[in-house]
Amino acid sequence: MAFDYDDQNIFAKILRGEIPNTTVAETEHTLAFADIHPQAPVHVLVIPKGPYVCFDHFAAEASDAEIVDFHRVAAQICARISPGAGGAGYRTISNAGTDGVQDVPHYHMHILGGRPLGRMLA
Ligand code: IU
Repeated sequence: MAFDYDDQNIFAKILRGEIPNTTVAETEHTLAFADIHPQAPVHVLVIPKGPYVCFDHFAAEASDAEIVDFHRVAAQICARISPGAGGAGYRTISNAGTDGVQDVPHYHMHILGGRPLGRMLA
């Protein structure tokens, strides 16, 4: 597997503190922050702090600790609006590459909620 990580991407700059963000949660391995162009009342991006381009890169090369930490952080955010907590639910999305229309080449999970999101696949 060959991924070429661009350390000048916007999320790398956010992680280095060069660009501000609205942090929702932060741990040793993971940062969650508000999307600057929210598509729903809840629109949070969860990113690993390591240099991974997309989901399969992260899942293949990150440590178990990074992978567990990432998903625990994401789940804690989802849990706030989860059906399991009496909420109306949410959607998680991860875009990859050109067909996936990934704009920022640092792996991120979108968490969307706070309104009916409609069917994703028409
Ligand atoms: P995508 O999955 O790579 O297409 O999503 C990138 C997201 O990053 C998109 O929703 C943007 O609004 C968001 N974003 C951001 O939150 N802060 C930024 O400085 C930039 C993009 I550039």
